[in-house]
Amino acid sequence: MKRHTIALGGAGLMLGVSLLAIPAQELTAELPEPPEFSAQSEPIFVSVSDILEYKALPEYHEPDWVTSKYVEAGTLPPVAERLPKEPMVYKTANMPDGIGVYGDTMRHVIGGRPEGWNYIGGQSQGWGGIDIGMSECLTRTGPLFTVKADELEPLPNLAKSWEWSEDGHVLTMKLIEGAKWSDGDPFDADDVMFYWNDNIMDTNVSPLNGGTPETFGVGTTLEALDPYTIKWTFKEVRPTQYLYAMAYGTFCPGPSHILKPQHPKYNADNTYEEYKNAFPPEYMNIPVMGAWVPVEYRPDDIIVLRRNAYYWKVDEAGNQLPYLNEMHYRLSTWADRDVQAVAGSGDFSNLEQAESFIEALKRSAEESAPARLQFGARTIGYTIRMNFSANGWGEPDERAQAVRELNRNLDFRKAITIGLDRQRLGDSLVRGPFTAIYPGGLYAGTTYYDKASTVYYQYNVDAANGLLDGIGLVDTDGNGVRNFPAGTAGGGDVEITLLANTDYGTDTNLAEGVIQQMEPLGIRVIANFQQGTARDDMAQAGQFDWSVERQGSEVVSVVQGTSALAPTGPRTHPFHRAGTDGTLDLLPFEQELVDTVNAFIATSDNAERVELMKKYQRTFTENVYSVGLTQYPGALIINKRFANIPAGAPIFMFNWAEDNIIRERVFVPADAQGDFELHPETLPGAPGSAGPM
Ligand code: BQZ
Repeated sequence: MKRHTIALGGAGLMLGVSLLAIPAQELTAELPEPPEFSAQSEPIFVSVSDILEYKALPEYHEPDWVTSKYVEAGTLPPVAERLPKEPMVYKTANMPDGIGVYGDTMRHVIGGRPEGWNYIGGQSQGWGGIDIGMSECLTRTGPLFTVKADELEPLPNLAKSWEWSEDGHVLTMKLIEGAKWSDGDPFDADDVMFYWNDNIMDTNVSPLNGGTPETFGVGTTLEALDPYTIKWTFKEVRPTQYLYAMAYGTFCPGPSHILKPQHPKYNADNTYEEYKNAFPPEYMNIPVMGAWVPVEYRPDDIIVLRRNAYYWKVDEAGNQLPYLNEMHYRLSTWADRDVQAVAGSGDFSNLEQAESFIEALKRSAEESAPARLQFGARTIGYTIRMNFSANGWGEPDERAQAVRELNRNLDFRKAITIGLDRQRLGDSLVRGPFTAIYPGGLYAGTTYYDKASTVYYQYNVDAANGLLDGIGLVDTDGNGVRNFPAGTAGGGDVEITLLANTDYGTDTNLAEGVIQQMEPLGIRVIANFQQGTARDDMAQAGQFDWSVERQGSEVVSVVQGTSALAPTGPRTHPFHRAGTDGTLDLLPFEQELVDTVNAFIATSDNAERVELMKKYQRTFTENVYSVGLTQYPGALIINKRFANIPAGAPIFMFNWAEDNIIRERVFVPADAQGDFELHPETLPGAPGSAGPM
């Protein structure tokens, strides 16, 4: 192995391949097979056309009270006038329990808190399915877990159809015609173009869930041909990949008639911060395209949403959806979501914190258990993400800059990864067949995963210390912590901050485990534990050395969130973004990852895609791009009174279960309905609802 060092003027830190010739093969090993754990039920695989279509029906229906209290009172147009010419029609044959009935509520419990309603301006609504239920997007991917693998393509949604030009560079999309926002304002290309021009292309705005221009391809343009036709022009040929990026959460237009007047481009009195915060959580009845509208907000207590009387989806009998009149989001903790769903005081949970598995399984196994608990595949996983930016992202001080230089050193990353006992970390969460050693990269058991392309650096503290010695990190002051070389960060102790989300016990438990396991390596890792929104903001702003994170759909399905698999643009990647000069200081292997991901996006040849993802997996894991920790299944907990829950619904795959189960089709049979509605027989923004506060 060629050995060289590059002494950096500023940092003066030794950068380069190991000075200690530890043959690579001694550090790697055969990845142990994950313990056998099969999902408890399998989806029924169908074609997209089996799920839905757009067509006019001979008649339409709504809850009786809407007719008697609003339409007959003249405060609301008849349902047929509130629906598009051709509403989206869910097909009965694809609904597990068929046509539903109106009534009841789904009581969510969440650990997040709403910042406000300007989703496209970058505000979180508290997660847990609130934004998924309010923001409809051009396409939809959550339900794709039920679509045949050889027919996989995002579902139409606000975009009802699309076609590619002969040369594959142009995608012409037809928007649903005549759909309306929940306040009756027409939905059309103005909303799409406001989102694109003034929230995606305007880099002063950071839409929630991170849509950036590069998410849709470098050089891509979008224009409106008429109120219901938009035209994408791509540099690549037929990049079907971007149809996934047009789903939640990267292309969900906001109500331009409400937002545009607040945007600095149209309102000189407003700053971008004022635009982002123009609709605080107290503002009720924000217009949505989703099935439910916020009508009540009590801080740290609850958000209540009521049915959207203009919702543009129906069942085959012409019943306007949703069937459920109300949605609750009890503002509590994520752990409490599990407890309440199992106890029956809540209705839904993604059981994703492994520490809760055993208790939840015990309670749900009882005959009297109010909720069904169903495990899916191992699609939840954690990793340590190191900040790779050495040119200013997050404005590091001298110590943080020195850490970033270390992060960019392969031998340092190898030392960290082989210094971790992943089995012990997984067992610290839950014992049993759940957790599996996760070496980083794509998750085992998913479509594009290839074990032979996965490099696994096995636990070996001695070798880890040898590598750290080899890059010149020596404990010069004998206090048990290695020091930076003289001239770097004052030759002080190697101290590394570890960002983690205090909203989840799993995140901080794993972080504590990492901190403890770094001690024998003479690396002092310091907890930087932050509440969810603050953590998300710090991670987005590059204000971290290392971050323990639960990963997104890009490492599960690859086709969803693809652009986040590598730093394909200045702001697309979770742990390497452009520095203060707007450039990305990519390492050679990172450039390989970018080229591989771009090649994946640019081809629709499946065999080629499989090979590209093998190359990606090898490059990623060989270079320890992030330090995989553990991977395990999640379980969907849903109260037994709900019907139309699709078999085998994963808590997380292309999206979260709140999208996957198609909540607008979920119903409660009349004889099982609870008396949980807090605003019975009311509509948003109409007499009797909470109204603007
Ligand atoms: C699911 C999800 C629905 C975000 C959020 C939260 C944020 C992240 C992530 C999950 C919560 C629940 O996840 O944990 O089970 O209900 O909301 O959106 O972790 O902090 O930024 O990416 O989705």
